[in-house]
Amino acid sequence: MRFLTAGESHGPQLTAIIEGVPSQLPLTAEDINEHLARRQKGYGRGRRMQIEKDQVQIMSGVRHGKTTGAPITLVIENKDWTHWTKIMGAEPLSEEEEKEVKRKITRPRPGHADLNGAIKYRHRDMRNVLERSSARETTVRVAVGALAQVILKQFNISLAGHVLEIGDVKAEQKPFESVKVLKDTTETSEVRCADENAGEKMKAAIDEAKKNGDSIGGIVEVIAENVPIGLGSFAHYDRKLDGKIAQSVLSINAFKGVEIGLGFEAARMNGSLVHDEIAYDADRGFYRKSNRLGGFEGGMTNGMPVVVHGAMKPIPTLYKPLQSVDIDSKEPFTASIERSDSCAVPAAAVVCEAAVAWEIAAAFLDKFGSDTMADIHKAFNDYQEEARNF
Ligand code: EPS
Repeated sequence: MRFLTAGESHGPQLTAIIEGVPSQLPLTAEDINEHLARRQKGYGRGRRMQIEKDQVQIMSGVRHGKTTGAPITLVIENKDWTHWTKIMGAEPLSEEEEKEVKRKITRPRPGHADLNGAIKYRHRDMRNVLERSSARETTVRVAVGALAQVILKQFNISLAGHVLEIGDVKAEQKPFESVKVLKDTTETSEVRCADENAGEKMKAAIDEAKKNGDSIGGIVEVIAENVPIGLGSFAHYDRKLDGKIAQSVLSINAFKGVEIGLGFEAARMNGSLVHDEIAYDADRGFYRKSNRLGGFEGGMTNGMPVVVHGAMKPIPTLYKPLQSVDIDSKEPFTASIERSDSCAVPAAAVVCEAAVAWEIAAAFLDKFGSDTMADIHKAFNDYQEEARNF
């Protein structure tokens, strides 16, 4: 399974084409819209989120509620496009019109793709960079991840993305029970946090950053349960599923770090305290007594919940000006903006969930086949039976 996305932040739409989705999978727009709505919520978002009401249109590959095996096209309209038709239109502009559209961007914002992208693609108007590098693209990645979750749900695999830290406020973590229990608390929290007390402090930290014209980052966690043993492979570097997940998570806008299980903490501990002891139960088969390695050994899932952490830097679009240099005049200036989110960590938890879901679903189909659901169910059930009796 593979996908491509296209679309600019203020262009007419975002598009994804997903190839390799098995046939006979029940799929509706509602399955995807639910996740799009989750991404739009969260304390700390800016005014753009009041304009957008993200809804997917399924334009190909699904007929009468079921996938056909053909490529699936997902489209999400940008409602804000109506304000940008001249600035973002595909047709060439007359000289007159060009003068009228005086929104050429020559002032790179520190922390964004603006300057590097402009130099790389030789754009004197950095709108050509920032429109595509915008985190608006995460909308369509969530749509793709939602489709992945529909596949996984057929095999009882489910995921939850939630917030562990915002700024210097840390949630107190309880032992993981189930995705359902976790979601029951996190999905009703404005900061998508399981610890209500910490959640209030996180909101205060976001308010404080906003008051100061600043932004604030955080750490999210994604947990996937009921993942079978053996997704990914030890056999080659580019088949290691933890490696693929790390790439996918780090590719989310503003993400600067990723951990699996204990992650960096494992490096500070002795091996006897890090590795998960193996146990056996006739009903369950082999399992681990703990899950410090976050469900991975040797680049493969080990049947324990997959636990991924992602670190998001504070959004670089700041009301508090930072020093930069105009690419035309070469004069220094202090960057100023019209609107921004002060914190998008609660939304980023949903994006990270989508990224992890995609990688797990793709690895799942690699292992169990990808033509039609009935064949995949058969291969999966046979394998699970063998694994249990191993
Ligand atoms: C973004 C800047 C803001 C955010 C946007 C990501 O948009 P605008 O420039 O239109 O104010 O609102 O996020 C989204 C639109 C979204 O759907 O998450 C950026 O520069 O990355």
